[in-house]
Amino acid sequence: MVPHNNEIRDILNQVADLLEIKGENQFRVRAYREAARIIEGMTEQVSQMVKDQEDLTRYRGIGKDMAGKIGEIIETGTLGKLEQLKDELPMSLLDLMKIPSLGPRKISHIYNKLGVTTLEGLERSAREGKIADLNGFGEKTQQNILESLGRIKKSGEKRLLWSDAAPFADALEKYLKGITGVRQVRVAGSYRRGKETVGDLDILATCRRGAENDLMKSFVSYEGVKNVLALGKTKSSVILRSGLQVDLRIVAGVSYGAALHYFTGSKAHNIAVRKLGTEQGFKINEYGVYKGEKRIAGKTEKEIYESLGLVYIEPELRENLGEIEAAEDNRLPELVKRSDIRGDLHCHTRRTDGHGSLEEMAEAAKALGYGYLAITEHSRKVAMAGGLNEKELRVHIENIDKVNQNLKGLRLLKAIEVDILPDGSLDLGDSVLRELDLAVGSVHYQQRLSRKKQTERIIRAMDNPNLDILGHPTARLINTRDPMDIDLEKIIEAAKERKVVIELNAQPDRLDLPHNYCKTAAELGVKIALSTDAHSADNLSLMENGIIAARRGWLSKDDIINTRPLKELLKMLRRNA
Ligand code: DGT
Ligand code: CA
Ligand code: CA
Ligand code: ZN
Repeated sequence: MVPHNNEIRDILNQVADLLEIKGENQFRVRAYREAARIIEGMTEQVSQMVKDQEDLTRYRGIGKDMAGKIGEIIETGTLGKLEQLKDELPMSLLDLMKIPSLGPRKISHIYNKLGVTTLEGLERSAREGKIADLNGFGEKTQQNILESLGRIKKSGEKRLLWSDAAPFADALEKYLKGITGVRQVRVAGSYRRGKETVGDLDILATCRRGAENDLMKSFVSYEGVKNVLALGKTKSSVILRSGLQVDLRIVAGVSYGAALHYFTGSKAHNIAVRKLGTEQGFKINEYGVYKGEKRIAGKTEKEIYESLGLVYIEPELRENLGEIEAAEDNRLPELVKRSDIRGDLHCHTRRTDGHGSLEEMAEAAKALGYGYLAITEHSRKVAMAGGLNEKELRVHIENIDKVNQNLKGLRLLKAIEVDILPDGSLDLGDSVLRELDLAVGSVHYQQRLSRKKQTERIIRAMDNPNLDILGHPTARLINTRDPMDIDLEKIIEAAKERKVVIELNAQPDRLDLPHNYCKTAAELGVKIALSTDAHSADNLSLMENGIIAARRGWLSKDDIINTRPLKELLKMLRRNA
């Protein structure tokens, strides 16, 4: 099977991790990481690009040697270098990378001094206090490791990020649609609802009578399948090589809408819909809506809802968070669409930790049809990313002015992602912040303050009239880092009083502000900035991902400031009020 971008990325990162654990040359390590990062940001499949004989070295950061390696992965599914490293080091060392406080150097140290090769071994050594005794570790690191181990155990089998599941869902849907006799194919479940993470894929299909057997056989012999859990006439289950489980159900055309509704869920939504049906004297199941023995709806989802006196409810809203009541009263929001978006308000260039130049970012934004793009570099506190001090920011402002002179149809906005310091002050002085078009303020350090202190910190930052947008408010990293302990309702109310806009960050592992709080914000009239936080030109396309998150948050075009043309957008920022 041709590897997807995510698989290629993972292989390159594994090589980088193992090389680093081995203590090899940093330049070689960086070459692999860089290539992995570039591939992660691509919207096209690299395998297709290679097939089309495109030259990968046109990406800065992919040299001739690396392009060859990527070709090798596409051809063989692995890398000779990785296989060689597997012979030299236990692969289970890579599991230790799941502990946020452990990098390759620390892992190498633990491995060499204590012979630890697995997460279980790590836990044993930590409990015995051996980690704290190592040079450069200490009690605090040991405690951190134990906490992380606890969290990993608790989360059990890791759920896939929606965007990591998407290539599998798309490819399977396309494959199944190509099978003779197949009529409709749809991935339902949490995937269709656009949930941040998905546990498994639930696919529904209809087909010509007599084609069922062939369809099921084709499904279980799909090239990405690792094992077949069940092969039946109407239901089969497989595990893909990535570990993702996929269920396929074949249903009759007359029940397709009912089945699609049932298997899209959520469970809570289904239960509430069924209850409403019962109150009205109907019986609802995955075959249809019944009055006595008679099926009165089932072919489409729309007729299911209509038979109960409801308008159609978009899948993203089906979480039983008030959508059924709103559908009864016909007051569901008209959800935002990709085509409503006119610009992006958070991105980085290679001046800090991004990869593109100002010009490259501007071109990519134009290609997306945008009228503006805010360049929000990091501020000095984020030293790891080469954050700008005041003097450097002024130079950066001049550079943006220069680029703007040669741009037609798009304006780069002079901006910053200014770090919110632990006491709630901002990392750069007011006078330089006033020279900008806008400022996003974000917390990057000290994320474990008490709930009271953390909430006060953020509200105090919003007291500063130069902070226009609160960036990734909870700082969560889905599957890796819990959200900060903060009183979000209080923060949203404070944002309203101060006319601060709140960001919905579209990075697939952030999606921050979380969807239920987007709804709260919209109800209170607090505006949202839907931003990609792109670190490369390709990354700007993550807006698609953000749109799904925004829709899950009940947001309409009106709730999002970057649906406005430039002039109106600028007027909506508090600094221009
Ligand atoms: P996941 O896979 O954990 O990300 O979440 P879902 O929502 O895809 O859940 P899954 O795969 O267990 O089931 C797919 C859908 O089937 C679910 O969203 C609603 C429906 N469903 C499953 N079990 C029940 C149930 O016990 N009652 C009702 N009413 N619906 C159910
Ligand atoms: Ca599912
Ligand atoms: Ca399932
Ligand atoms: Zn940030």
